[in-house]
Amino acid sequence: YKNPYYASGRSVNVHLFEWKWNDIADECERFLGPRGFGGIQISPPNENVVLWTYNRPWWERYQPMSYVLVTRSGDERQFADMLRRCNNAGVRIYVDAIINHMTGEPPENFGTAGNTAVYRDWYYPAVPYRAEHFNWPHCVIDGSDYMNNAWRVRNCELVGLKDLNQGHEHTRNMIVNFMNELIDLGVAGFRIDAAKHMWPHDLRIIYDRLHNLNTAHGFPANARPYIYQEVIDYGGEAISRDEYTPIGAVTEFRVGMELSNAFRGNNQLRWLTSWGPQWGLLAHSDALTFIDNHDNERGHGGGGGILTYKEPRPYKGAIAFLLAHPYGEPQIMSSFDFWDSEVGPPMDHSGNIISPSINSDGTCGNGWICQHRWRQIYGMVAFRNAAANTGMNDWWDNGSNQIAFCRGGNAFVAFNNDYWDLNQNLQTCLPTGRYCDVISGIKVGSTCQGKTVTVGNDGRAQIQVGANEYDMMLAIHIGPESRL
Ligand code: ARE
Repeated sequence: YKNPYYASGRSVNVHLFEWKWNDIADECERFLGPRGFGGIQISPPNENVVLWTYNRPWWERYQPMSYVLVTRSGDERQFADMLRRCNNAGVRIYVDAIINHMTGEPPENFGTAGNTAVYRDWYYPAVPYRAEHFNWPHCVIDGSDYMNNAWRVRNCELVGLKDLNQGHEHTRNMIVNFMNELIDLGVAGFRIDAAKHMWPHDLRIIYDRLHNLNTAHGFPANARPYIYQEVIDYGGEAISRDEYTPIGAVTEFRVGMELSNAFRGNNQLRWLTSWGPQWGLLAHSDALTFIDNHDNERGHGGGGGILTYKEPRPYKGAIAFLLAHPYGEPQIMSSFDFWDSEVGPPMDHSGNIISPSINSDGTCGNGWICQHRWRQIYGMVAFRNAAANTGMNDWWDNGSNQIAFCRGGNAFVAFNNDYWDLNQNLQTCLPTGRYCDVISGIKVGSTCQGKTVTVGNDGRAQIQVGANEYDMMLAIHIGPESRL
């Protein structure tokens, strides 16, 4: 369950938060496939309650009404078409699976596929679930439970969301059938929402009943779905991330916390020489790593101080480090613009999501941020692909906030988060030649629009990153995007 089964030569998962299936299919063919992205995390594909009361917030999708594949992102036909087109483009799809709970007791009672429920009776006819399929006695998690009561965190309701009992055979069957339908349609794996709130032994039973990935979509025989479980663990709680690593990968929230802290200038970059498990992080193969996610970029889900698109310079620095370093399986966020933590994606008066437009410079419009289309970010995706499975070597630092390292003999990166310029002769580990820095500009034809770096016979080059430059890093590699 810990192999994302990316197509060969690819890496990096991008969360296309609230995108429509048709738009994702287009994005796979016109951008993500050609740029070497490995996969996409999509928003929940199953029916959710419609909440006009709150002007259709993004979080209505975390309140399932049924497992019917109809949402604001599209219907089952569009979903299947996206899978076919993205898998053909070499880009895998991972589903955000909401299997801990159903709805709360919202003021409205219509789902995106038209189904209803009887909330007070825990009755969801379109699944079907009845009261006996939920945890009893009824209780709601208190803030203090996270610290001292693992049982209540798993058996009581998360923010009042009706809490399914994954120990019940019928409940498990409904969940397994839902996930297997998605696997058969071609998905490569799942983010398990609120995994902390389910018992690991129940989850293991569910995972073990999942089908192998669909070979008709290009997966190898006997491939198990990639599973990354959302367990927020900054330390000190009753439930630990380590309870979940025996059954799948886990979201490593400490990565975003530590790198946000460092790239904000609150911890010197030189300490990153030991980045990885020595920082108290999960083992490499257990960790799904990221800077921000859809919760903490807007102050949901605890843990503040995370860098987001709203602070682009340090944010791009942190993401560049995340993608340059071999540790973990990285994911990047692709957001819509927001000014309020509850507001949903760009939509028209009927609640239909408005598609991103693509500007002439390749960035997005219509309220979509599309971090994955930022040059500094997609440039680092190509860097990571060129680095492939090499390790980190030839670390250099100035004893402060200027650092540099190689990835085998394939790639080289330098960062300058000091208030003075970086201007050093450094070992790049690259073959002699000229390289285009993928951060300051792109290569067009055979010319570099950014900085050019000349590597000598000894692998060394003069590296310059001024303190006042637009970006704090420089990255070169042996791939065609950088080699001149
Ligand atoms: C909404 C309303 C609530 C209302 C509820 C039910 O906001 O006021 O009570 O509906 O009617 C998202 C939103 C929620 C939203 C929910 C359902 O964030 O605001 O509730 O959708 O619409 C914990 C969990 C973690 C969870 C975070 C948010 O452990 O799993 O809380 N994250 C996932 C998703 C969210 C989603 C859900 C789960 C629910 O990523 O987007 O909620 O499907 C410490 C602990 C953490 C804890 C954190 C916050 O850090 O360590 O474990 O996270 O505090 O309590």
